[in-house]
Amino acid sequence: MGKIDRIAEPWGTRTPYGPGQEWPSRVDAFLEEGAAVERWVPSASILHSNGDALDIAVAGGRIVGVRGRADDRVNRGRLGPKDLYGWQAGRSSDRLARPLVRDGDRLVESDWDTAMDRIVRRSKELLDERGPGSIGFYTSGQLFAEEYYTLSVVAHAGVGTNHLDGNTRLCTATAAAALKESFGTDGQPGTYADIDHADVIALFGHNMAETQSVSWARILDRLAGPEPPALVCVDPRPTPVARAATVHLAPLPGTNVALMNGLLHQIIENGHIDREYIDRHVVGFDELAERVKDYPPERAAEICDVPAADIRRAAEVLGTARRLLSTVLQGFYQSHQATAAAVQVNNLHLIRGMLGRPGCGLLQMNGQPTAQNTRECGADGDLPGFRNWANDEHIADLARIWNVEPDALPHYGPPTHAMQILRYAEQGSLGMLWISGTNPAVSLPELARVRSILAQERLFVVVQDIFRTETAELADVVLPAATWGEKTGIFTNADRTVHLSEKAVEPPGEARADLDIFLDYAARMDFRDKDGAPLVKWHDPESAFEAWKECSHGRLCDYSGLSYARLRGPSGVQWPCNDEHPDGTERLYADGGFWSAPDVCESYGRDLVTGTPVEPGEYRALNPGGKAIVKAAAYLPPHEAPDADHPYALITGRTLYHFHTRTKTGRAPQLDAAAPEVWVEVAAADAAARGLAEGDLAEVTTPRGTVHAKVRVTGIREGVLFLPFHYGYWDRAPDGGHDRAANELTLTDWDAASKQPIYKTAAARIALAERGTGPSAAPTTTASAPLAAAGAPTSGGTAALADEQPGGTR
Ligand SMILES: Nc1nc2c(c(=O)[nH]1)N[C@H]1C(S)=C(S)[C@@H](COP(=O)(O)OP(=O)(O)OC[C@H]3O[C@@H](n4cnc5c(=O)[nH]c(N)nc54)[C@H](O)[C@@H]3O)O[C@H]1N2
Ligand SMILES: Nc1nc2c(c(=O)[nH]1)N[C@H]1C(S)=C(S)[C@@H](COP(=O)(O)OP(=O)(O)OC[C@H]3O[C@@H](n4cnc5c(=O)[nH]c(N)nc54)[C@H](O)[C@@H]3O)O[C@H]1N2
Ligand SMILES: [Mo]
Repeated sequence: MGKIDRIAEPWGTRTPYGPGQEWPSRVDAFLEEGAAVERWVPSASILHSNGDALDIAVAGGRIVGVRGRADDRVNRGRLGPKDLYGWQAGRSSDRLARPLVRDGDRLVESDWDTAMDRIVRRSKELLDERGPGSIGFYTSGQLFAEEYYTLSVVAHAGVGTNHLDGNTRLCTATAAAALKESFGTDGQPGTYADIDHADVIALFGHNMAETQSVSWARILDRLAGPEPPALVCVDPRPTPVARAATVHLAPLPGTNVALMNGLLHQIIENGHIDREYIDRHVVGFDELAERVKDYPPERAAEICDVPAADIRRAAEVLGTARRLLSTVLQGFYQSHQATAAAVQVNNLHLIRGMLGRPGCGLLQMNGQPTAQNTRECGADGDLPGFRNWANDEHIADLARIWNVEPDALPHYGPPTHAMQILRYAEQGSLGMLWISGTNPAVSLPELARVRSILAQERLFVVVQDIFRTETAELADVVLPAATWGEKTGIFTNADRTVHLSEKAVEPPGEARADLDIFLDYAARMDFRDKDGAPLVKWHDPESAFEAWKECSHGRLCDYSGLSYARLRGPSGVQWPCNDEHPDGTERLYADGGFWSAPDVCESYGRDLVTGTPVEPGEYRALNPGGKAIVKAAAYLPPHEAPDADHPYALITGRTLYHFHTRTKTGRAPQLDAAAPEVWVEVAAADAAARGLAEGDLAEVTTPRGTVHAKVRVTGIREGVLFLPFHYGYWDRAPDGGHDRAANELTLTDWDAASKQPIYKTAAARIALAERGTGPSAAPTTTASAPLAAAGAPTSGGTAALADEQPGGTR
């Protein structure tokens, strides 16, 4: 067994393989020095959407490490840096251990009865005085399915409010929206196993190397083996993906639709389409062919500012692929034409007939570990089981399962999206907002506004978290939650693989599982079904899972063939898993059998420009036979474009070593040290023009605010600045000011169809604040790699030495 510094070598050692072969296993592990492991408890990683299966090592009632599971289909034993080191955060001494309640301008320690009483009293007052529309819930992509499903029942049928959404709105709302537009329903068509078969892999606005690092290791292993796939990368930054690419297109931020139309123009013109597939399985092709006529490569090149020759070359690679795998993520989703752009990738696969066969995969990626479950369970602005809010029969079906009257379920319009819930809070019609497992005071756009909304006296804010976050500081009641490793539940990754994560240790102090908190609320509120029995009829994770299985039965996301026993090993299972597919389902739509018929579909779609829902009758006329839908879109310029005052396009996103607002990774020493403070990525020519050098402290300003960050000069395309969004204020002195979080700068605006906020275009300026004394502390192993040598390369030293066993089994 080898030892390797996985901070310095994030993807570990290569295990090359060829097309159609099985990805060799490699077992990665990281244990506390001298740990004498007593038990291994099965789980999977909860720090991204990859679903890396692992076992948690326990000794003396504490988590002491993790080890990848060789037999699992997702990771074959591998773990990424966050998987290896991130678990240490749970043991942090500053975990919330008791409820807190507000006493004037302070939060004081309290007990569960007092805290829950306050919540219940306020809920009942609001229900009596102002009705269910005065209560809202904003949840996460990081809880378990059992928890979302319970919250979904509590909100939809108990409280009876339509204001329930997840932070999945910021994350994968566009994935769901794009799948609904093209296939009539959410549900990931592809599978990670398509990496083993593809001859072309295209990554659209997806820095997989840093954000799903284990799947990137799978691609690196293909690249190191015989007959490697060609890679197409669409990203304005020189990410590790871009550096490995056969063709790298670096468009101006917010121009994805023009680029996609340019590519589709070429593919159609070159005849690289599957006529037979289109005729049998697709509606809308002619409109697409007509629309993309306006986007010859020269026009797309001009809009996107990329060479026309590169567009031609990429179109040739995509158009001649025999087995094409595409992935799409935030570079497309967090933009003004998010759904329109993501749908064009679906179109690429539909017109080339690249669906449902090995290597022909489409992954409209998720980001968060359990975002898929937020969506399936209806905790995010959807209804449970991909049911259609505009179809009365679906509402009746849900009412039957929950034993309530259909009218008890609000469905006068689509469930309210998070940005609109916030707006209701701002205007005052919302009197209570219950926030679970998300940190909006750092992650929502335009933070000064978010702080002022959450701090209002008239808004009663409940925060359910594991740490005292920036958001918790603004709460009226703070509930201490148990987290991963301290509670049991299932979750589903981006390729529909379901894992069971079992409780390994006790939570700190009085912290309780999110499920128990929601069940306690339901009991104290005394929610009843139509026969007077308790509305929520389950009491623990497994009984909640059984209830969810019943709700999912007969829908695309069918869990009815799964059980906790089945999920105990050896590998996760891909839904749908039912009588028809007892071993799960690797690829959806293998036979061109879609879930888009008017009676079964989850959505009739939306107008991609205005977001207006399509009328049922209109949908029936468009797609009576339940085919896949090709939707065309014209390019529209970003809402906030650079101008003389703010000449740069600002984009924000992630780095390999941190997760979101750093509540976990900032408390894991190896990860924190690898990226200890915020930086801004600047192109060499732009730095020179502004008199900036590596390591200088810069001031980055948009019409919303100013952030101070150290300059990192990289190969990012000219005219674009990049800020990581991880750095909030919890680890700073209370009076440290608000000049570090990227979201001080972002705008209150969203894609009309998916309602996903725009984090990847804003107009900004940059200026010197203070001359630097050395290079910035940005990682050198990632997209932030310096152009010229700048200080010591990122490494973790002996503290980061992890085990690595190629070919390992246990
Ligand atoms: N290390 C790490 N991994 C994570 C997470 C994390 O916080 N840290 N978070 C998880 C979550 S929740 C998510 S959603 C995923 C996100 O995973 P990704 O989407 O891969 O991450 P981002 O950095 O947000 O954005 C991806 C890329 O979009 C590019 N981009 C920006 N603007 C544009 C544009 O206009 N067009 C195009 N084509 N590209 C553009 C950026 O340069 C960036 O490299 O990662 C998951 N995995
Ligand atoms: N500028 C900019 N902003 C962005 C993005 C971007 O690219 N740029 N990306 C967006 C995206 S894709 C995402 S997903 C969001 C993420 O934004 P957030 O959801 O706000 O980020 P996290 O830091 O993951 O917040 C999760 C919270 O849940 C807590 N938590 C962890 N485990 C548990 C648990 O088991 N129970 C409970 N109750 N709490 C728990 C954590 O301590 C943390 O406070 O940010 C979005 N914001
Ligand atoms: Mo996300």
